[in-house]
Amino acid sequence: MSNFPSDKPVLVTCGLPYANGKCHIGHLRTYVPGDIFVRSLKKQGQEVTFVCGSDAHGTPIVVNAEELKITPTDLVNKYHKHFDSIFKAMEVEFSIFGNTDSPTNHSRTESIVNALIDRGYVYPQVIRLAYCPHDERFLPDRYVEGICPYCGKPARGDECDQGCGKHLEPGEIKNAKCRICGNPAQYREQEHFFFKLSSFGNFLSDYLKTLGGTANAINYAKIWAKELKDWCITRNLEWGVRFPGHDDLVVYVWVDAPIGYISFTEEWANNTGGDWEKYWRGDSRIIHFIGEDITYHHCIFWPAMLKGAGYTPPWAVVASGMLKIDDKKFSKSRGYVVWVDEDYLDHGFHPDLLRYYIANYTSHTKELNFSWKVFQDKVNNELVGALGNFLHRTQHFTHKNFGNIPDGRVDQEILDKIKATLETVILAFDEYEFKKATDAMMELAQYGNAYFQSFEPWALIKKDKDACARVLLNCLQIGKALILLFEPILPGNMEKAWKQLGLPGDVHTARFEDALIEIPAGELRVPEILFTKIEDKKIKEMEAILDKRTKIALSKEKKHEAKERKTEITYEEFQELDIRIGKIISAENIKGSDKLLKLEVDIGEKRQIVAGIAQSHNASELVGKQVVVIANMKPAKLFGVESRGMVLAADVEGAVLLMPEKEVKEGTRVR
Ligand code: B3M
Ligand code: ZN
Repeated sequence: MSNFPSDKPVLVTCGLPYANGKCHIGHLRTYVPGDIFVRSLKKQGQEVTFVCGSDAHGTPIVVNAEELKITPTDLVNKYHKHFDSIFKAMEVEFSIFGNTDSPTNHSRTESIVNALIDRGYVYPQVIRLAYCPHDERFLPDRYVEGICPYCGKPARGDECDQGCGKHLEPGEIKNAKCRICGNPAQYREQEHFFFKLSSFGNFLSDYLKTLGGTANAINYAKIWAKELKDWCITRNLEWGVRFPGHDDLVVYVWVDAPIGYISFTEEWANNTGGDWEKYWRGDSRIIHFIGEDITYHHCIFWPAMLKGAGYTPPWAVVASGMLKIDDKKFSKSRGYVVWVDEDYLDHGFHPDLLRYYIANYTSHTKELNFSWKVFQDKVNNELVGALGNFLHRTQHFTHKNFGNIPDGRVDQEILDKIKATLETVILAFDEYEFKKATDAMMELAQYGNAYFQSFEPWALIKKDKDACARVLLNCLQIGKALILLFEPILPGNMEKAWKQLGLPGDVHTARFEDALIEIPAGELRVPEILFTKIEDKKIKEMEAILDKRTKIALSKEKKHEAKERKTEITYEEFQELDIRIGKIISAENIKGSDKLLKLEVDIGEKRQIVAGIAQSHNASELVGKQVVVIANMKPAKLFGVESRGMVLAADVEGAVLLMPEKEVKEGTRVR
């Protein structure tokens, strides 16, 4: 028996993308299966609301906006639009795509936090927090970098993202440095507010026994539920949802982000005349699709928060495994990334192809590897070779020889085969086994191909036209079933196929069970080809793009490492430097450069030196000043001007020149 349709209101959500960067295939690993699942529910006659939206808050967005010199609002709006349009292009059809900075979310968050405060689940505590004396500010989350106290790997902010993956509470990070100025952080005491997660141990261990979804999420959650630490839920930031009664604090992003799920349901209800409370306050089925890395937030923190504030906790949490690119760990900084717009859609690839890859490459909970070669194989062998070929050859042959769908009854054997496939598919969807579901669909296409082949209709038509018509009718029935089954995976192409077959109504609202309704006799059109082979040349082009990106990233990384590396040198090596005191005799700007000055410096002999200090120093004020010069630099030409030596300065914004403590003779050696 399938779990659906259910009398209870069903709400499906997808983890909210941070509005802080472009959409890549890693994102789609959650959204595409979420959309496939929603479509499969509709095909079972289930009414379902599907919500998602941008996660607008958190320090990475503030840091990024500061770097780009724009407001967080502008940054968020830009990426909000980006994600919205990518989802539409990928045929991921949310009922609403909201934004956690909306007024609804501010007020819903405030109301939930107040409920938690009223019920005694929030308490103040003075804690030691990273503080930057140079920038005179506290350093919440991403503003601090240091070492993970659990595994010793470099960590940033609230997460050990390069090591053990643990959530880090404020003040936990070791060797904290300020991310803005790089100076070591100090620790200062300040009052913050904590959510009493530790008092939800019993609730959670019972709740997790009934929580549905995928084992990768629930099994971990069961272990974590045994040792719960209270969560600091306030941060020293401007950007975010104000913590009630404290103008200098906002709530931690992981408080208002999941509350977005509720707010978006509210906004959707306001737009459509629906009821949001039946989902969030009633007996409902809330199903969260998330990435595996945010299981803790969704299976521990979020249900406790909902329970504490008097809302309905999720019915199921479905966690997708992580993504690899060419068997390498997905990494934007290393270039192992495939952007959905510039690397996929902009090249004219149909969204259905990638949707199929994501659904069918491996089980939803396992690691998914994306490679262009495998993509090509799957498209060419499965979508073109099996499914497309079957739909096309049966329809084409029937059209050519009969002109229409033959009259008659479909064989029971064929209906039984379709029914068995249908059951397998629905059961697989129930278990969030998208690979199993699509494998069963593809198996039906193979069955169809074998069936067609075995009757040799091209020969049969000459011997027994009626028998041939029956075979073709059976094939067309299988075709109809395939179109309905594949609609959740390949919505664009199956819509086309449905129309080509002359079937009535809308394939998106038709039901799986319609696959058993016999196809009526009727006119048949010449079928268009749905899927075409991807040529080797195209794949080479795509691989070259990825290759170039990883190479550029690698060379950047090497440069960065070389810059960071400070190898020890001997006194002899140091002595190879000819460092001398010099006096600036003349200075002038270099035409065409706003950074460089041409200096004449007396270092016991006259030297022409080009220095990158024009933005911090006026040429005229420099004349007569003594500076420190490396005299044996290899001569270089800058803006066509020869430079023989280097003037030393402290490497800060607006260079600060090094000068001798008192005047010495020009040419004096420095040791
Ligand atoms: N914005 C993205 C992530 O950590 C984060 C999800 C929020 S879901 C409420 O994957
Ligand atoms: Zn760690």
